[in-house]
Amino acid sequence: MACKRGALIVLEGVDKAGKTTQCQKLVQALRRKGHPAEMMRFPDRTTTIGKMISAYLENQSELSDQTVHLLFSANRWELVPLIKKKLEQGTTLVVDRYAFSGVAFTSAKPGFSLHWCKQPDVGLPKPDLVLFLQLSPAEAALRGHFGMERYEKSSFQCAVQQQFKHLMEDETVNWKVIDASMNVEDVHKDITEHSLNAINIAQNLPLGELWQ
Ligand code: Z5A
Repeated sequence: MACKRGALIVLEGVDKAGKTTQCQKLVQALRRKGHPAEMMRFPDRTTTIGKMISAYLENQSELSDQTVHLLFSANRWELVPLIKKKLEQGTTLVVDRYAFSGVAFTSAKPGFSLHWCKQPDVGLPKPDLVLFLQLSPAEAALRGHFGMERYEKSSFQCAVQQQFKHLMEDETVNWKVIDASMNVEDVHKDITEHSLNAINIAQNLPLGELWQ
């Protein structure tokens, strides 16, 4: 008997919303409940493309906005064969940022439309669930100072938040907004509930293609 496929679950949100914390907790909780699960993150800084992105984010290199946008997308495409293989094997993937971050961050820069920014990611494996961790810039600031990376400035993060709002108007994507201002355990409970539901539904459906 063919095994049921795993679900593709993405966590998105602005800086310090708690994405990494929640991805790790979700993977552990799913495994405890008997669901094979693994975490992935974008950018994946371990690949050759990921290293170029990392140098750019750390202000160690300069790239045009168009170039870095395409590199972020290429970094996802290079992992598509692995993503598909894991899902087919029945492993649920919990992904820390995906194409939505790609579009929100570039389209927050002057002169970039949502439409242009989406094109390189059209056709990527479509997430079964996108959890958007909602946190205001003021609440994020209470979680500590921004780091030294290129996009870690509150005015830019506000512009990014605005672009995420536009992306969430797209009803072809299964968005769930999570109140990320709650304590870690309450956020986790909410996320786990939505994820278990998505795993149940996804196992009987073919994997979709994003923005097709
Ligand atoms: N980027 C892009 O431009 N294009 C793309 O296509 C992609 C990304 C994929 C690097 O991302 C940058 O790349 C990012 C977007 C851009 N730039 N920015 N900004 P990254 O993934 O390497 O790093 P990050 O996403 O910036 O991490 P983060 O946002 O700073 O953190 P987080 O994962 O959302 O949060 P966290 O690490 O889990 O928690 C942050 C702190 O808050 C930590 O001290 C926790 O203990 C605390 N925390 C977490 N949850 C809570 C709750 N519930 N209450 C209180 N405190 C909490």
